[in-house]
Amino acid sequence: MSEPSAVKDALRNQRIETPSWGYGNSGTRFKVFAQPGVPRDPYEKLADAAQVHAATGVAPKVSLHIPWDRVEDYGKLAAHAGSLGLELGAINANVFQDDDYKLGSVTNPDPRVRRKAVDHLLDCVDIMDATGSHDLKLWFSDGTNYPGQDDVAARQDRLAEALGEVYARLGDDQRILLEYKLFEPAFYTMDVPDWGTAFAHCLRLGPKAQVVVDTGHHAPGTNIEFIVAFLLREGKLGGFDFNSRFYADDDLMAGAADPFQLFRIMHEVVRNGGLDERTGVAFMLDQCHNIEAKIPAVIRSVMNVQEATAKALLVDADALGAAQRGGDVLAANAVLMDAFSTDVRPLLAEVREEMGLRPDPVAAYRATGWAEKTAAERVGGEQAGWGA
Ligand code: AOS
Ligand code: ZN
Ligand code: ZN
Repeated sequence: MSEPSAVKDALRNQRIETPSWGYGNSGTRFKVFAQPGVPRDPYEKLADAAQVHAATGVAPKVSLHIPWDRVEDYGKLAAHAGSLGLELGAINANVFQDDDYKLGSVTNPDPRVRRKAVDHLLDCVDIMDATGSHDLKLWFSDGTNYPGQDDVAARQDRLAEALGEVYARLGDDQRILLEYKLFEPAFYTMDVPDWGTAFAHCLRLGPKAQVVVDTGHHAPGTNIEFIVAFLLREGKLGGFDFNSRFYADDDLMAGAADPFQLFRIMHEVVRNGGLDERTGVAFMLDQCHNIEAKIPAVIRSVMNVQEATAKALLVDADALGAAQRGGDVLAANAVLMDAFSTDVRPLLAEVREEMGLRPDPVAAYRATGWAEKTAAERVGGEQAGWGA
């Protein structure tokens, strides 16, 4: 176990990035339930994100999604973020919503569509230059629905070519974060279905390309923490899209469905140096809040990630090492379970009070009256993008 002060320092220093689309209306293909007071533009999304940061003290970064967060002047948006004590985080490209992308974006058999998609990705790097963002997060909906629909290997060639062109455009302090997803929207093959595919492309691209693990993008039963340990060991874990899933890509609050899995993931992060800022692991949320109030849901998610992190930090590394070296399976497992079973809420409350925050972030947020104020002032809030 680390020294208590080291545990607290690590908790104070961890940064959790929240997604702009988590603040907008969202839903499924069946229904979007509009909520009162949701943001009407990216500026208001940042104002909501600032509430999350004010309550938790660890969420100063906000991921943008282009074109959902399109504005005239990205420098101005970044300056506005700065004035709220925030900074703009990953730029998420969107090459999945145009009719042109029915058969794929960067892997489309039509070179015109591929050109259009790559141009969008290059535009996103221009936006990063303007916002000071370091991460270009790429998720491709590309894939096929039927055996024989397209040449699977040729699609990998097209993907590699597109990624290579974007990689060549990156500045020194910019990187590609490549996300994988098992299925959906394509049902037969996805062009980046798993970490192995993402890893192989990133390896070929070079040091400025890393893999993003979205916790909702695996087959049921996948050992995600193994993937995390492996990628960290290879220097290829760029970050997380945290969310919870019961069935597929449910995008529910991180830590809600399976807090034990989140703990196991954070244990591998802690054990393999992933909390060290220099490793560059981005702890991002990728969630939609369809039926619950959005800002408190984001706050709760941040807290859940913090709780999993705190428990991982409490693992007695010496005892674990001794049990592992001695081949004592039960003792080793007990060390992990002891940490997982610890109630870390008092510790986190203390950390927050030492940061000058209220111990309960949800209560702190409710006390601001922000929800009532925005419900009265904002009329006609935005849809996040999904199901739009
Ligand atoms: C899609 O399933 C992915 O999780 C992406 O990260 C996506 O771009 C994100 O959900 C934004 O909507
Ligand atoms: Zn994601
Ligand atoms: Zn997803």
